[in-house]
Amino acid sequence: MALRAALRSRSGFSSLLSHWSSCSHGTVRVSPVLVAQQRNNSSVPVVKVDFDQSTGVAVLHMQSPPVNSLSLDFLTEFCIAVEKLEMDKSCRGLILTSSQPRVFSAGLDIMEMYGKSPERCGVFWKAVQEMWLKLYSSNMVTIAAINGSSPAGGCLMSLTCDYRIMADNPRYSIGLNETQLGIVAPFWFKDTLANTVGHRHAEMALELGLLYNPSEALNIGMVDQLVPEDQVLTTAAQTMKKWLAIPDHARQITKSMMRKPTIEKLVSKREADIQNFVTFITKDSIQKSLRMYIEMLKKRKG
Ligand code: CO8
Repeated sequence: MALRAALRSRSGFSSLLSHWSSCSHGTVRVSPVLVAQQRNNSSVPVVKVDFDQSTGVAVLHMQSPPVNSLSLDFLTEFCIAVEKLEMDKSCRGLILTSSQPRVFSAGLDIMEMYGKSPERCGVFWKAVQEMWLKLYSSNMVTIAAINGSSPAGGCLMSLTCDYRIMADNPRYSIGLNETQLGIVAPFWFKDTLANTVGHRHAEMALELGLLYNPSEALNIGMVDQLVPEDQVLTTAAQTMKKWLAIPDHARQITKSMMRKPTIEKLVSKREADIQNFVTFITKDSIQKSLRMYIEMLKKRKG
């Protein structure tokens, strides 16, 4: 019953997580797949997790058509799945990838930011923060197997990982293109990018809202390796073996040492960051920019 209530609740994200946490320490374990099915009232969950006990590696497939956009529902299911793996001590590595053709993730679901109430925007933004916090602070080795385009929030998701492998297909692009939509990447997006590519590349990438093709992304260090499309997942699995050869405790403490200041910055400003987002995104001028961008996306398709 508690699970159903959480599933029905519009802001059921944290209650779902706390329900999940309490269950996994007790005798009842609810599969994230089941949760996803119940929430979406569909037989197809938005994330699919294949966990191989023998290697300790899980592959999380994002499978939310058409473009794995990060809606509130998607983020909720995604975070539940990651949380469950994090709590399972036998899971040491996580590979993120997409089941959708040509797209890793289109980033935040633009429709979650357009024409929504301030309350709803706040709940949504908290879920975006939660995804970032879970991934950026994960004790697992995380590898992004980027088998398609990955703009904005999709790029952010991959930047939280320890290593990025991208399909060498010039039609794909990756980057934090927020300024092209007339919006501003928040400080923790900026910090994550700067921690990866350095201040100068981050400054230019963010101001111009640049989307890079795979070779350009490799050149500035936004991704670590390019491979033919059909080898993205196998290369991720091979790379994972190398990372898992390092003793967990030494690697985890090192990871935490590198990332802690960035994580603590968001944690200490979390509420203010939500307020900033809500104030910014609900402005008439920003809503107008978003509307134009949505129309442009639709026209481009036509
Ligand atoms: N959200 C919602 N719907 C989307 C999104 C999205 N991010 N991206 C695409 N769609 C929709 C399209 O509108 C289209 O819908 P429909 O079928 O109804 O017309 C459908 O998905 C398929 O899209 P395409 O035909 O464009 O698919 P392609 O395979 O040709 O291209 C791409 C895939 C490359 C992903 C392309 O769709 C694209 O470039 N999308 C836009 C991506 C983007 O700009 N995302 C930015 C989101 S903002 C963000 O993540 C960070 C915001 C930080 C906020 C800070 C404020 C303070």
